[in-house]
Amino acid sequence: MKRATFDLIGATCTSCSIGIEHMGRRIKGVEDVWVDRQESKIYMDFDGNPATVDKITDFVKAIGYEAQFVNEAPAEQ
Ligand SMILES: [Cu+2]
Repeated sequence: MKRATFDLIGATCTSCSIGIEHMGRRIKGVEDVWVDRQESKIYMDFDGNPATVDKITDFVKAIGYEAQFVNEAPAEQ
């Protein structure tokens, strides 16, 4: 499993964050996704498939925000 980090642009309130977390977890290949509002980051544990990264960025765009991929690394177990 890998952990990806994204810069989150445009979503600053709690309901945005909850929406991203709740809906993001339903995307195939996503193990977990959570938002750090202080740092404006999205963290995602996923299957390591680049298509899953695209799915999250597309999903965030579809609900009106922007997620810019920063990096990915092996997820801590
Ligand atoms: Cu909001």
